[in-house]
Amino acid sequence: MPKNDLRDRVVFITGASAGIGAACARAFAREGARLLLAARRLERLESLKGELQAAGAPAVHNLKFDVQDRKAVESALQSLPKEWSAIDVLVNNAGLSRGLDKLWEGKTDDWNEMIDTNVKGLLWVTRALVPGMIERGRGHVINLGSTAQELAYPGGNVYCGTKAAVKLINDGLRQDLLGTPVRVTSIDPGMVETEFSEVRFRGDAERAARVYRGVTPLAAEDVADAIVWAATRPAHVNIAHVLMTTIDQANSIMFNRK
Ligand code: 8X3
Repeated sequence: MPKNDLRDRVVFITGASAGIGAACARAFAREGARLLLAARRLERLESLKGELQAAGAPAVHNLKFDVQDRKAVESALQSLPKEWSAIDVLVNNAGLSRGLDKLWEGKTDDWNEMIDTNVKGLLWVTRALVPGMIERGRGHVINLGSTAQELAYPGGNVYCGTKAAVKLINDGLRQDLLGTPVRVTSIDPGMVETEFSEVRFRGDAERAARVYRGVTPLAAEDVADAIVWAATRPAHVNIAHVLMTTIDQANSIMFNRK
């Protein structure tokens, strides 16, 4: 069976301004996909546009919203220009961690931000786009899970809980879509060197750098590679999960630090 050709298909990526999201935009651009990108930082998206078009994206359209804001998500996705409304691939990438506190010392604002972004944000976007995929008889939802969904680590509590929720939402959605041609995939990376740790530690670059000390972490491009691989499998192939780590990581808590 031929691989799923993404040329001129609309790929929508949330959290596309940096890290895995931006790497996905570059990787899907090389497949010739039309890119619909969303992020809170519109100026960052705008600055990627030229590069993405040069890499092979026939068109790029940027949206500014925070996935936490249900009304903003719904209004942006309901009022898409016609040429952008038939979304073929949704990459639910927007996500973040905040803090590494013991649960009883955790900040409730951090919990809200993680739950509202990683779980509810993913739900708002998915809820808005899956009906169109079913109607058109074509689509693929790709969620970003994590090794953290398999095994918690000290201080990871709520973040790990959000990723465990994504894992089961992913599986539930696949069950609900059985009988339709819409595919559902979770790509679940371990440690990836992006802004993730700086965001977690609110800009403490030194503490963030310590997370990656002595290991060769995954790069955002490694994860984007797996996402594009899942999206380009022949239409009858559904990749349910891809659990991936650097060779220096066995699971959420075991690392080979040199
Ligand atoms: C990102 C991986 O181990 O930092 O989800 O939680 S980890």
